Amino acid sequence: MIEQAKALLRGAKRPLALAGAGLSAESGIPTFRNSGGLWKEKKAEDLATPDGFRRDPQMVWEWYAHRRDQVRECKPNPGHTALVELERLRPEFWLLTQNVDGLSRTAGATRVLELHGSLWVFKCFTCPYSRQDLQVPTLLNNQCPVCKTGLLRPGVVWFHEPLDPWIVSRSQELVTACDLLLVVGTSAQVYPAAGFVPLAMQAGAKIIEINPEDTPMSKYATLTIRQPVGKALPEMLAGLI
Ligand code: BJW
Ligand code: ZN
Repeated sequence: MIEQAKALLRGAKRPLALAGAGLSAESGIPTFRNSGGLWKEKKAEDLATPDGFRRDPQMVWEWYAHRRDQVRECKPNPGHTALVELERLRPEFWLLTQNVDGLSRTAGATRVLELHGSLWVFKCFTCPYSRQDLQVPTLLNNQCPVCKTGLLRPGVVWFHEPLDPWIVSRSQELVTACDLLLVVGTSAQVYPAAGFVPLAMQAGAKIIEINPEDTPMSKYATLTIRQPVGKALPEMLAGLI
C-alpha cells in the first residue's frame, strides 16, 4: 500500500491534503467522534452552535479556554511535519485543514487554509470585529472593543454557521485543480469539507485516504491506508524528491 501511495505521490504535480482531527490525535488532542471523542462526552448543540453560545456563553467560553490549554501542552507530530515537508517538495501543494488547533502552522506550514477557523482567534458575536491573539482572554467579561455590546467568542466555525466564503471558494478551486487528494484523519462527515472528496474525484483526481477506520468517503478512494497518519505519511514521503 505504502509503495503504491508513494508512486501516486511521485507522479502528482498538484497534491492537496484535506485533514481532520486524526492528524492531531497523535499529538494528544482528542478527536470528535471516536470513542473518548469530544462529541461522545459533550453535546455539540450546547458547545458548538450559535444557539448554545446564546444559551450559556460562559460555559462555551470556559470549554474553549480548556481546549486552548490542552493544545498549549501539545506539539506537532510526524504527520504535521510530513505535510510541511510535502509543502517544501511540491510548490503547488496546499493543506485544507478542519483543525482549529494551529498545530500545522506551528509545524511550519504556510500554504494552509483553516476551514473551521482557529482557537487562537477571537471575534465578536455581533459585529465583524475579529482578532488573532495567542493570549486569548479567559474571562467572558470581555466585551467587543468596537461595538461595545457584543460578546467576544472563539474564532471557530460552529454548526449552522457559514464557513468564510473566500476560504470555501479558494478551497473549491484547489480541489477541482488538484491531481491527488490526501484525505487524512477525518471521519468525512461534516460538510462542506466532506463534499470536497467527491468533488476532487469528479474533477479527475486520485484519492488516498489515510485513516485506521472506514469513512463514508472511503468508497471514492483510489487507495486506503488503514494506519495512523504519523506512521503512514512519513513512510510515503521517504525518498520523495
Ligand atoms: C486517525 C488517527 C490517526 C484517529 N491517524 N486518522 C450537507 C449534508 C448534511 C449536513 C450538512 C450539509 N451541509 C451542511 C450541513 C450541516 C453541518 C454538517 O455537516 N453536519 C453533519 C454532521 C451532518 N455543517 C455545518 O453546519 C457547517 N456549516 C455550513 O454548512 O453552513 C451553511 C450555512 C450557509 C449560510 C448560512 C448559514 C449556514 C459548519 C460545520 C462546522 C464544524 N465545526 C466543528 C467544530 C469546530 C470548532 C471546535 O473545534 O470546537 O468542526 S464540528 C467538528 O467536526 C470540528 C471538526 O473540524 C469537524 C470534523 O471532524 P473531523 O476532523 O473529521 O474529526 P472526527 O473526530 O469526526 O474524525 C476523526 C477521524 O480521525 C476518525 O475517522 C478517526 O478514525 C481518525 N483518526 N486517529 C489517522 N492517528
Ligand atoms: Zn462587536
